[in-house]
Amino acid sequence: MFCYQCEQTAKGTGCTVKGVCGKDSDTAILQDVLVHVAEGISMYAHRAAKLGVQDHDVDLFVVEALFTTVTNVNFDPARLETLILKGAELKKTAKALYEKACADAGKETEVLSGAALFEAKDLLVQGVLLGIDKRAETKGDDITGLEELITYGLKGLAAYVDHAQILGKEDPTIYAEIHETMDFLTRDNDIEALLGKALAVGAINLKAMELLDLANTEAYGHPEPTNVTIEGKKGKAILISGHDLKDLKALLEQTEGKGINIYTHGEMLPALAYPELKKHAHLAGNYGGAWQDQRKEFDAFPGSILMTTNCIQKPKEEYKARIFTTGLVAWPGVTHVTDQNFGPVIDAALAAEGFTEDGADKTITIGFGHHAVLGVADKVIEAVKAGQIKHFFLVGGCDGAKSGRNYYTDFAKAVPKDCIIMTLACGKYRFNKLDFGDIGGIPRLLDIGQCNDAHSAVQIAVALAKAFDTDVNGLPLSFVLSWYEQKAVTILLSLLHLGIKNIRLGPTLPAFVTPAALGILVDAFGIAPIGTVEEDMKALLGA
Ligand code: SF4
Ligand code: SF3
Repeated sequence: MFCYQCEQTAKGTGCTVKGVCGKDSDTAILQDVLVHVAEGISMYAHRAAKLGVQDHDVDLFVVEALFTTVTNVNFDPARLETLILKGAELKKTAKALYEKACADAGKETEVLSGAALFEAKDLLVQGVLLGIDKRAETKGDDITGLEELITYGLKGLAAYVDHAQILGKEDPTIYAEIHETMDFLTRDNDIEALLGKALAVGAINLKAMELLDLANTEAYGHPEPTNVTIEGKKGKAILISGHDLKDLKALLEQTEGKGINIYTHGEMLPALAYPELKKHAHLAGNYGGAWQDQRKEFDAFPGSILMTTNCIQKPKEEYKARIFTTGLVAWPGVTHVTDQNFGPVIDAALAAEGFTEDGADKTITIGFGHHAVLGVADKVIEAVKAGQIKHFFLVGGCDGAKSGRNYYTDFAKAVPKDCIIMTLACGKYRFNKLDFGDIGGIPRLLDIGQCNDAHSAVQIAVALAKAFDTDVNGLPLSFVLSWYEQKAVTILLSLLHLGIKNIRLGPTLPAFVTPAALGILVDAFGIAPIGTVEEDMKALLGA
């Protein structure tokens, strides 16, 4: 195996024997095969789409295949094998679709090669040959790294596209653009073309995040500023983690009147601010912090746990029988529930002890999406004009286990009192329980939501830029981001596509971005690794 798609990668260069994330070699190899199968499907689907024909099963398969291979989603080789076989069938569908579209249009079919002709047989042997390391031997590290940058961008945006379609929101052009990008990756491209395509992936992701925002807000209303408790309440309990709001809604409905409190964990925290979700009185609050603390926190949680998306870690034996996966998440030996039949999760919660007493009365405030913030835009603009707010910092992204991530806590603490901190994604847990106070009634810490709510951050930034008759780079606004997995990659590509400059990125730079590619990004966008809090703060406030 060779994998360097996340920040945790071994020695900062690549996992080769086993993933630091817990992914074993077979799983890693099968994930490479799955992406290759999806590429083959996209080669046909792209050509069919150009002739105006798409197939929903084909489109969705490619999206789910990509999402499945995001870090900390699927660790189960058996499920991956099933998906690969399904993909082999869908490639036949995509091929037939393309051939019929050609016949209908009176065109010759192109003779395709490579991934289009791949036949899944001896998967583990085939997969080794498809490894990134093997490709790098012929194409070199710069080209391979940029190809992977594009693939990871696609993986990240596929997650958002999938969440949106689960809520009934789809855009066929996004599917077609994904196929087109996958097809692009099957060819030999130079550095310039690859970088251009990476930014184009950022553009697709902007559409995907917008679609998901629409899906979430149409289904559950606009998030509103909400005080949420971060301690347990006496009684039976279920903890729900991941990003899928529809799973949460179904769980709330299925537990109504059963005397079970539901707690959010990790990236599910923002759900507590959506009117249609928080109206359920037994949606009790948030428990715990970011994903990398789950082994300790799940062990201590006195109920059952449901993982709806990433990030899952190897479950401890102590709670393996009361943790469940659903959707695309999987861990061998962990019960996987399908079709939102959460009966086993509920039974496990009823069988567990639950909280024996009420916890302390501690709350945090969340729910500052674009609707809430732009609702008080006049107040914010006035405060900026009056000099009460000097600067905005977007400090957020993915969290992780590296000790260097204390930087983000220290940075947030060091932000001057006349500045606002906006945050999103699970990186917020580094500082979201600290009291930052307010500026004339505007909280100094604005929790915008999940990682996909980067869409909201962009909306807010664009609206502020308009109010001050400038562009986003002309605002007193700095981006200090943390990355871990491929959704952070796609968001970064979106910000670069928007031309946002001087982003600080940490805790380390991606292993797949080689010095040559980094040099180009630095020249074009001024992107820089995080340094010390003092130096970065000085530079960003002076900029
Ligand atoms: Fe290693 Fe990250 Fe890949 Fe897991 S996802 S194998 S930790 S690079
Ligand atoms: Fe966190 Fe996994 Fe990325 Fe939506 S839960 S952000 S790391």
